[in-house]
Amino acid sequence: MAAFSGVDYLDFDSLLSDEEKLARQTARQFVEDQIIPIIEECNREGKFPKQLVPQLGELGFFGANLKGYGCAGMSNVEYGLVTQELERGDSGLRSFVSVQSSLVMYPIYAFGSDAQKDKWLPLLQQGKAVGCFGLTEPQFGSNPSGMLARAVKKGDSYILNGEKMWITSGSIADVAVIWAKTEDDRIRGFLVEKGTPGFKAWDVHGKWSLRASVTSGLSMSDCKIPAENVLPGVDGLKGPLSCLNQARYGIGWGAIGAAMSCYDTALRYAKERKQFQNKPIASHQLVQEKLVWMITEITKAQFLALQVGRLKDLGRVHPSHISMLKMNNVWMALETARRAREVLGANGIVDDYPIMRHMNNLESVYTYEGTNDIHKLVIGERITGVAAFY
Ligand code: TGC
Ligand code: FAD
Repeated sequence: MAAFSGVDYLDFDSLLSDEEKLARQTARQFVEDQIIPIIEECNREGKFPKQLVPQLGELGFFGANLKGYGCAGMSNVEYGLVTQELERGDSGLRSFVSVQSSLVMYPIYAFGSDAQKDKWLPLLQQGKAVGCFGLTEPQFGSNPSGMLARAVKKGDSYILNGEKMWITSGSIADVAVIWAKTEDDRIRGFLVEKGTPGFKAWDVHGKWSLRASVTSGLSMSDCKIPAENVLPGVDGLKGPLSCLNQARYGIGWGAIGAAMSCYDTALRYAKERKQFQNKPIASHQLVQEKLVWMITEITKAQFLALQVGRLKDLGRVHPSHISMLKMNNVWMALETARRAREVLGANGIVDDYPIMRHMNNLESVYTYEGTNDIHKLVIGERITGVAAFY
């Protein structure tokens, strides 16, 4: 079968620089060579391909849009194109990179002390250390401001107690960025290192989604955290939400990759599969309508992502722009996967094809990092001036 060569209906590539195309091509080749051959097996076995982490580091994909500490210093558009390609491989792979980059490296980079940056950023960039981000709790998902995790100052340490749930890479992390409230009721970030007494991580089993990604629960029971492990540069909910702006941006691009994989599979299949008078199903109007829907929505999603990326590179992006990107593009990818599955008929349900894996993965992507509903409400607040969360 011919290799994937991109989806470009409206000469999108004419808007990209050579550097941007190179970043995309590097990630595309990595996915072709290293991910596509193993991903269905990883998905079946519920196994994260951890052996690829050092290579992801060597390619500069961790903290790719940060500067210094060995980071690649990519533009936001280059980084977005990388996440697009990674998610064409698998949303779980992109999740790993998003968490490592946007939810662990970014808070240390933006809010950490020099000592924290020097200690962790080079290790995380190279994939010699893995990180996770603990915001969600069993009782507080969309509304993290209600969190119950508490840190009480005792001498030159904090005593941390609480539970976090649905934490990507939780049980394989060397460092967890845990968000908890201190006695003044302000949310602060704590770097909790692997092996800290009282810190436990266990894996969520029975997932039908993101099977090639580790999802964990965390518990902290009287964990003694040195005060120098608190992120000094931020307090309040804007700390974790600033990290989420970075990660949601990567997801907005990533979802295009999953959609491209589904569209490409459906288009190839429709041209080959014959029904009624030995004609390819691509010759039927109803099949064409589905393919046209997909290419139109993918094209719109590409331009949305590019404009948000350009605004981000200019320092002019607003979180509600990123909400529109995440909300629209993940919805688009999920709808594309559903239509693509339909085009493949019964063959669409087996893992000889990537479609159901992407579809199941996208159910998580639709929910995490702010559900589709929450992003609608963020945009609603931006345009009306009225917050409708409560
Ligand atoms: P609200 O009163 O609106 O704001 C509190 C403070 O935060 C500031 N703020 C932001 N700052 C930066 N970026 C943003 N996007 C921000 N949105 C708000 C705001 O200015 C305020 O600052 P200050 O200085 O006045 O204190 O907060 P709220 O409690 O009403 O909540 C707003 C809401 C609902 C939008 C927020 O809670 C939200 O986004 N909820 C969704 C939660 C979420 O996304 N969780 C994600 C968990 S991590 C995850 O899913 C990782 S998956 C990883 C993977 O595998 O890829
Ligand atoms: P809830 O908040 O209980 O929402 C349930 C439903 O109610 C949703 O449809 C929601 O849209 C709707 N709803 C809630 N409030 C409103 C409202 N005001 N108006 C209208 N509708 C509303 N979290 C982390 O901290 N770190 C991670 O690494 C991480 N990784 C994840 C990995 C996976 C695979 C998954 C599935 C989740 C992960 N999460 C992580 C958690 C994720 O961020 C939460 O699941 C998400 O924020 C939603 O919270 P919830 O599941 O508790 O749903």
